[in-house]
Amino acid sequence: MSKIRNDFLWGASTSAYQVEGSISEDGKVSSIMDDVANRDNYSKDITDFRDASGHYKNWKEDVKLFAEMGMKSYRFSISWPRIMKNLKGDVNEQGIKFYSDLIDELIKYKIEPVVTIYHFDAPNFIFEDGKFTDKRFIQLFENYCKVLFEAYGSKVKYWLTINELNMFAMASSAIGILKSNQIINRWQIVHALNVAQARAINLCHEMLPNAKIGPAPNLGCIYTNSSKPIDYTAKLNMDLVRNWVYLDIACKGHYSKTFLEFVKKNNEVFLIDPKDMEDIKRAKPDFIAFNYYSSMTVEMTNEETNIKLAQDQQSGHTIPNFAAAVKNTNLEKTQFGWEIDPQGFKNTLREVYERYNLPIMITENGIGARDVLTKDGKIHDTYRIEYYQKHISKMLEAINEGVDIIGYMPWSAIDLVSTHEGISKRYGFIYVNRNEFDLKDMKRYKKDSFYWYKDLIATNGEKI
Ligand code: BGP
Repeated sequence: MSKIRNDFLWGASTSAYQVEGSISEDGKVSSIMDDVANRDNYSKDITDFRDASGHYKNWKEDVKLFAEMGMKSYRFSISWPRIMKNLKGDVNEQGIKFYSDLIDELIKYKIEPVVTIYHFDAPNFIFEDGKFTDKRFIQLFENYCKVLFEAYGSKVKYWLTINELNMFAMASSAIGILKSNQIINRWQIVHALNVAQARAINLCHEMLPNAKIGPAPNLGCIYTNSSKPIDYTAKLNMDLVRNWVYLDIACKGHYSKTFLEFVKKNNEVFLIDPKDMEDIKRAKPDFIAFNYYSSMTVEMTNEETNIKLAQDQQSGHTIPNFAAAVKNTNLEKTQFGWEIDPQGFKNTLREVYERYNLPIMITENGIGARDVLTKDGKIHDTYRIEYYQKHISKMLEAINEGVDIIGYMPWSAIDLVSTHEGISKRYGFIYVNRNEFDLKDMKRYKKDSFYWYKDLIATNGEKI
């Protein structure tokens, strides 16, 4: 007998800038993701986010398909630059209306909206007058949260603060917020984001006593490449900066001493205003949401080596004398080179639950693949079904072993543009008929995984 809850939130995920398109419509201001094609590290062979999946125009039809699949929850992000117009804090009513209509439509179909407040697409105006400061970023973010809580607080119960806050440190070049040369270093930004997150949690609890809010990092358990004791030290190092620092601050309200020493040793700027720590201590998340794609395997390196923090999905940065990510020869890989590790999913669920003892919501998990649309309009994505079968089975095992999981919202509900690998890296249950530079007719097709997931949801995970 499965111990899964009857009200388990089976669903799926997207993010605004990756799915919506229409980047200049209805008063939306520009975001740091809009000019991604101009970045040195963005390939010229792939699309940018200008048109994405056309969801801004097609949202009603898309939600209808989500309902047909039986989704009980939909995790999406609100585009900060659609809502806030400028540094003065003017609000774009058309942006407010778009998400209000979307939320109403979801509720009409009994789909629980799970809202990410900020998913990588910061508005460019935060850099506009050349005075980007951490303090001002925090203030602007808090103002934006207030606008959202006022506008949608009566309809939205589940809020996620900042998508993958830890990736701002691990993969900052792909995310873009560190592009401004006024930003001194990544850990200072991570601290600003931690404070911003704490303010969002506190404000949410003050304004919306019935709502629930949590952080949404990207987590993955870490293995050692050998049984050498020194490799275990490398694991502890990597665990610290890859996984735990962010959740320790969010859930326990402090930075661990080992992290503070690590920052000092690397001569990184890390200035903490004691007042900020008061906000952080007061903020108590109601649950932990996390995105899981893969585990990581590490080994220690010698004194002289400069090590790449090779997060497998996005390019990393170097930290000397610390830990290095290496290939795990026990694991298969996706077409895009990401290691597939369902057991690692269970390991991560166990670790997070045992460490923090809060309900868990999975807000991303999935496989990027070059799906093929057949002449008769089908997509036979058996590899995706297999991927989900394995991961969901492990999640159900974790539930039966006592881990409190309240929802599973894999990536992604519908095809969308990858953070840095274009539209050809497809994740959806629903196919969008376009390719990198030809928008074709943007027609939606249900993949084989759509029907499979529909059955799984209808049986609350029985028919896997
Ligand atoms: C996560 C992000 C998503 C999504 C996903 C897949 O890190 O939260 O925005 O894109 O990864 O990654 P990618 O698009 O790089 O394949």
